[in-house]
Amino acid sequence: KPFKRILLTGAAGGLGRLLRDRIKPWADIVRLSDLADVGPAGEGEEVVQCDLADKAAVLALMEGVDAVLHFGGISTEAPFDAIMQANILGMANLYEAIHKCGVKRVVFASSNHTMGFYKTTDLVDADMPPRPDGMYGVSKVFGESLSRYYYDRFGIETVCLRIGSCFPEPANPRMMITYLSADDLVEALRCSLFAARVGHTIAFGVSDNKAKWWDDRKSRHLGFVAKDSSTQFEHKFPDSGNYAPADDITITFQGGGFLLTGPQYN
Ligand code: NAI
Ligand code: 15L
Repeated sequence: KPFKRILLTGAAGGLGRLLRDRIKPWADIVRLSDLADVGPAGEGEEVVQCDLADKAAVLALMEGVDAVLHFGGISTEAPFDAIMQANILGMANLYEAIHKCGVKRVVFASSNHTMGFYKTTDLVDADMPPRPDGMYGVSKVFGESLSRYYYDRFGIETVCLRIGSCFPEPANPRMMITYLSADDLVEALRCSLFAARVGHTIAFGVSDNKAKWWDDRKSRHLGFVAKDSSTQFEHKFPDSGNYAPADDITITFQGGGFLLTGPQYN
């Protein structure tokens, strides 16, 4: 198999559970980690429970790893303290361990919320300045910058995949535009891990939906071509073609409902 050991963080989460079996062909051993219980290790698996905010534990977690799929952390707008621990301190701990252990390739589950303050009439690409829509989005921008620094300084290659909405089905009209199917996610990860050179790449994780907010031309070297589309769910949201700015910030800006929820200081 191409890798000896892939580390998957966030393995107990929605995407982690989806990926668990599907990444097995890529490595002899998949090391599954989360703060929460991921259940017992199966064949070809190792389980390490770990808080990303714990520096020593993260260093131990990385031992023997040659590629990382980083899906752990707070995945939505939340009190800043939690975001700071998991997504900011956690990210710093992770990259220091990645550097110390000689990991060569990382995929970071970034988010469309790095760009949530662009308008729904904008077409956003990877070179445009980040415009996060809350502290969660800011923490993902931090992750993108930190991984850029570790590439420039040490040559550690990272693909920051700005995931749209990866759920079994779109839950609202916005998700008709941001939908990413499970198969397309797996393919984006496969391309990110196996493309010859990725340097530091920012890519958009989105299926081939009819309406588009993101231009992926800056990440074509990954070779990722989405096969699915939200059109299969058109019956659920027949009016989504009319998704247009109105007197409602959750419609004016790409971040949708996230615009209303932060920042949360407690
Ligand atoms: P999730 O919330 O279901 O899973 C995240 C996992 O991280 C959880 O199992 C949680 O226990 C773990 N975690 C949280 N704090 C931690 C800590 N301090 N130490 C160790 N583990 C910790 O989220 P989901 O949907 O599976 O997303 C996975 C990743 O993808 C997240 O980083 C999220 O920001 C990103 N993403 C997901 C999108 C989606 O559509 N599902 C869209 C954009 C980004
Ligand atoms: C995200 O970044 C979140 O992790 C996910 O739960 C969804 O809210 C998604 O963005 C989205 O924008 O739909």
